[in-house]
Amino acid sequence: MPLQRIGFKLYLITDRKLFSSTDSFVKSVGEALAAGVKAVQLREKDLPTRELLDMSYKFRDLTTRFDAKLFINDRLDIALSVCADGIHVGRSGIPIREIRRIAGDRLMIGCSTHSVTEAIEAERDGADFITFGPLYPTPAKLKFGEPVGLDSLREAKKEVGLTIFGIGGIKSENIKDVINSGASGVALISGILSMSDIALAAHEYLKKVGERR
Ligand code: TZP
Repeated sequence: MPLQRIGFKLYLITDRKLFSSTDSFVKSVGEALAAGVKAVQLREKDLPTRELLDMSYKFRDLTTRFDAKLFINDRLDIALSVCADGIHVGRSGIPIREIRRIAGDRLMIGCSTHSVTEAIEAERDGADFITFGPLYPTPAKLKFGEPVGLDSLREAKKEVGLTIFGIGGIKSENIKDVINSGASGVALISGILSMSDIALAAHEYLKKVGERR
């Protein structure tokens, strides 16, 4: 799916643990959306199903209000229940072909990849776009593995035609390098959600990726 159809270059991923309460979490993501962020992935892997469903409905309302896309991490049942725009899966989650069989074109499918081989597999399986990384050390770096670096991003770009979002340790200072190495956009958590002024951070990133002037 070409970038024009994907429709965003900045992909905000959530981590509610950066916030002291659900209210401040939802409010902060709302600030990023108000600043112009057009895609959010709700990635709260450890929430029990019912809580995740409730939160997903909240995020569906919020993203609809700001005309932004909502992606649900890993959970096809929840993505379908809340009429999300898409689902984001890892290579060890529900297979992309299964998602396509069940959801048809109702959901866009994003896939996390950490190597050129995984990027090729994701394309072969029918993902609409991939995140590729971690490109740089991230605050929770062990959780996401060793940084794979820009050389491997360049290699992935040569091998796949899919839209690639660079991920992992994305800061406004390194966005240019990431884009110049073949990414069409960036995906990030802390670069926006850890900042004291979320709207300001979101504006800066949107400008850097060329989604806003
Ligand atoms: N996948 C690879 S790195 C990463 C994920 C979900 C975390 C990105 O977080 P940050 O704070 O933008 O480095």
